[in-house]
Amino acid sequence: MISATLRNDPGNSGRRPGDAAVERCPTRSLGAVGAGVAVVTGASSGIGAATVRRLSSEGFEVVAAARRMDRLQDLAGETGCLPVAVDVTDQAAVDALRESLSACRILVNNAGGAFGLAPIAEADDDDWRRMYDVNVLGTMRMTRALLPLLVASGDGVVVNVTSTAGHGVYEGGAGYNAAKYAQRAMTEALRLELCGQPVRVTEIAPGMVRTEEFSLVRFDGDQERADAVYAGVPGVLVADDIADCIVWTVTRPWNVNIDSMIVRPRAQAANHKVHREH
Ligand code: 8X3
Repeated sequence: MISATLRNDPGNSGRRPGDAAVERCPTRSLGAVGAGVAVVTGASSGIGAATVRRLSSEGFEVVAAARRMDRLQDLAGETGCLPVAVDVTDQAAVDALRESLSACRILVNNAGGAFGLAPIAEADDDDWRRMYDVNVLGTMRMTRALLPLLVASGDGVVVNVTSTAGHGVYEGGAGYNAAKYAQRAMTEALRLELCGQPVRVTEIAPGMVRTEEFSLVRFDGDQERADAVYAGVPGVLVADDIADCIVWTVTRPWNVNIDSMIVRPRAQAANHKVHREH
């Protein structure tokens, strides 16, 4: 079992009046308290890392899950989070994470990404498979694994980080659009399936957010193409803007479910409608 020093303050954790108070104690097994354990996937950079920082500073006990342990170790040094090497496309790795936890109240399914911008006529099977595996199946694997703990917490929250690509299509986006529409559909189905159980289900759909890796990964390391995506856009969002929204949704009272939040920079009125200053 993973151990940790709790810095938990239940604060506005959504616990109902009369619920057992969360005991403060210097050390105990991670998850033994339950109310404050948050698992974030794709935590090694971008929105995931920013969410780990914000949740940690709000007093959550954060498990930072990603493939790249070296980056997670740096984040752990900075925030006190617990770094865990997990590839969400690997069921065995997800199972191992599940086995290491005794409780979980928040799950942020952030691991995802776009690979390529090819039109359907030139679609690459491998890119499409990877996008479906990480965005859709990854979210399913993590949710399926942690749902019993989220229910048992008495006030669980699942946050699926989708995209505006799941709310409108664009040329060259079909593989990513399909994955993000699917992830959005899963979010809505999950909320229906859990109705009556103590778990809230939220979708956060970011638009144009400049992170160090999203566009670089999409364009296979082509920095010039990646930079062009954000060129001249005033006030393009950064990862922390989305982390702020995620943390706001999970710190609402227990009965307040934020179904969906679309977050764009002011300069992006729609996927295709972007104001640029040159
Ligand atoms: C990122 C938004 O416009 O690149 O998920 O699809 S977009």
